[in-house]
Amino acid sequence: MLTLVIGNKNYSSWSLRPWIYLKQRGIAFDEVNVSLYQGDYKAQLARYTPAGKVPVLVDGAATVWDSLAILEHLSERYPDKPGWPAAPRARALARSVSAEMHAGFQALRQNLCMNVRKVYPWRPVGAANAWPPEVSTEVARIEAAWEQCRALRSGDGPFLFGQYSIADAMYAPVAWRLQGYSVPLGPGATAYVEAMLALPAMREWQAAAVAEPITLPQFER
Ligand SMILES: N[C@@H](CCC(=O)N[C@@H](CS)C(=O)NCC(=O)O)C(=O)O
Repeated sequence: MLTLVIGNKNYSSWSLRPWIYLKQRGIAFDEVNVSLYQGDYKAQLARYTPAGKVPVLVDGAATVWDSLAILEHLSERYPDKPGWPAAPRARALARSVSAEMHAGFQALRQNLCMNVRKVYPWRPVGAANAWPPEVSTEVARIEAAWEQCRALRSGDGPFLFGQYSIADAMYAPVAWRLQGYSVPLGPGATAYVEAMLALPAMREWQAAAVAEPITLPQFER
């Protein structure tokens, strides 16, 4: 049995990625929840990973940490449930947009913290408390990347490449962020966000986030 160690469901965007992937793929796992930034949480994490961060996957003798490494591991481990699209061009694009998400979008991450419980009004450029313009630049880049993925999709599924892939898992927290900060989006991105948030597994994550007793002021806006 796999064990996935994750943080607070309300705030831990990195934790959501492998969790939602496992759920969407129908792969059974045990869950260990660590309440981040509380008490001895670093000592709890140190039991699983020298990196001291969530998510961590324990798969028998193998321990994998870092969201993208975990997703790659799962794709190899369950070859009947591949993580990447089959067509080479789509696969190359899926890898690129996943790595782009993993390494980038700093303005979005820092300003629009994932906070599943909340919906805030949008803060447009020009408003007194406007988000920095980099946020809108990054949102436009995400919309363009999603459009490029959808152009290479196979089948008629709602996911970036038609069938579910690692790319959808990597962008899952972005769906909460775009909705949670009422970010204005074009019709393609709106449809994708709505479809992702309606997934039963996303609803399950949301219900658990709402039920969590902990509030972390540093991530509240
Ligand atoms: N690049 C890592 C980032 C992991 C990360 O920053 N996790 C955060 C929670 S979302 C964490 O564990 N924070 C606790 C800490 O830094 O002490 C990944 O992809 O998994």
